[in-house]
Amino acid sequence: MRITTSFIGFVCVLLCFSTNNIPLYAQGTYVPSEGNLRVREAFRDVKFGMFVHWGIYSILADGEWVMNNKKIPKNDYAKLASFFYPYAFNAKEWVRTAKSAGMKYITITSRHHDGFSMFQTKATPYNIVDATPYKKDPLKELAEACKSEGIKLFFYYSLVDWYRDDYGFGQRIINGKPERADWDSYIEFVKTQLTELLTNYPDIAGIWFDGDWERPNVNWHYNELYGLIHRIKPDALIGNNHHLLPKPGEDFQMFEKDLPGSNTFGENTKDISSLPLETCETMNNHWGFDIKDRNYKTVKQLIHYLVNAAGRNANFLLNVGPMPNGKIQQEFVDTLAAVGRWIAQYGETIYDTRSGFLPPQEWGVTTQKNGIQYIHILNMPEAKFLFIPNVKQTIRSAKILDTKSPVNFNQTAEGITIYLDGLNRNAIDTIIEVDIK
Ligand code: JFZ
Repeated sequence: MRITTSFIGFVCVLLCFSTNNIPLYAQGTYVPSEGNLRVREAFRDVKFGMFVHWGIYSILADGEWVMNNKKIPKNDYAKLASFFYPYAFNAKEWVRTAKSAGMKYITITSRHHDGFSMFQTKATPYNIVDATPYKKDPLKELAEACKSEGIKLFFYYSLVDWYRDDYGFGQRIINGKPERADWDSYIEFVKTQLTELLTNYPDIAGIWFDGDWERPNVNWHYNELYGLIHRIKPDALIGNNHHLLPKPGEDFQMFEKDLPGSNTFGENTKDISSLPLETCETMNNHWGFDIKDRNYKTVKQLIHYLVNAAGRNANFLLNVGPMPNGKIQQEFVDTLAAVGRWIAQYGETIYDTRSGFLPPQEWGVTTQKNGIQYIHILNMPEAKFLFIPNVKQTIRSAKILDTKSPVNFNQTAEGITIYLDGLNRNAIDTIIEVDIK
């Protein structure tokens, strides 16, 4: 008996402390509300959203990491605020751009690592209303525009702060806190801002945290932060870009520049949770506006990313970095419009679907909805046929979605052969609608 008790005690010590003796801050058990569960399911359906990285860094047109990359002292960097004046910002126009691209939600940086709040806040004067000549809260306008257009709005919120003394950027972390900074004060500041974001903008769909990775051993007080959010708004969805499996209190799993399971961009886990999934990607190689970056992804690449995400049950959050004047650059607007034209035609095979009867393949993916399976051939094989091994289901019929013309196939115990000869091929995605048993 005594042995058992001390063994359990030993395991507890192991569970509560990582190897270097730093407490792991066990999370409480989180029971999502019924409303939250419904919102999660609805979130799986929307498939496409617009990510917006916009801040005073946009003026320097060198990405959102410019302060850190160029080692700009914070008091020099702060001068940017004094001439941040996005005279051409029009929330309705952003929402229209997103909507016509087929996007159903927007996630915008409320505060990035530079620590500048792009919204009205009482927690710090370092914000767009109090520190810029613009004096207005663009997130308020955006929230209103989103509400009237039926677009969901999420706030990105950085845990990292390069500006505040109480964050103590660069300091060693001892016992879960920065060595010489007032960590409790920082956490209080975060709580105040989260409360503002969830109460001053009543329709906020959720919070997208980022920056956990900067301090693996710090105590982020997630129990309190997540508890606070879910107490104010139980239906709000929480996600965190920590590149790990979701922690208790989180409502969806996100991937950055990575399709779930492919693990090509520093995800620390290959595991995919049963929560709703989202993957974000840039239109060129930067999140924040970068004037030199002409590595624009093509319309085809972006559609392929969207289809590939849907075939893996994930939403695609596609980023734009608006210019300091408040406009989204024309290259992005044009590309988004073209993506929108494709979606207007083929959206039925994407929206409200789940991944289909086949796991992702080299040639493409499958999606399904209401008993209909969609085979998306994204990389058309050179051969005159496509062989899909190990198919358990029986195919009853197959036709090209575009023309409804039948597709020739042959099913045996080994698999299905789809004959591509004479098939109506689509340059972007050849979609075959199949009925399976
Ligand atoms: C983060 C931010 O630093 C970046 O500015 C942008 O907002 C993006 C969406 O998120 O980027 C990351 C986050 C985590 C890793 C890499 C980049 N990581 O863990 O490798």
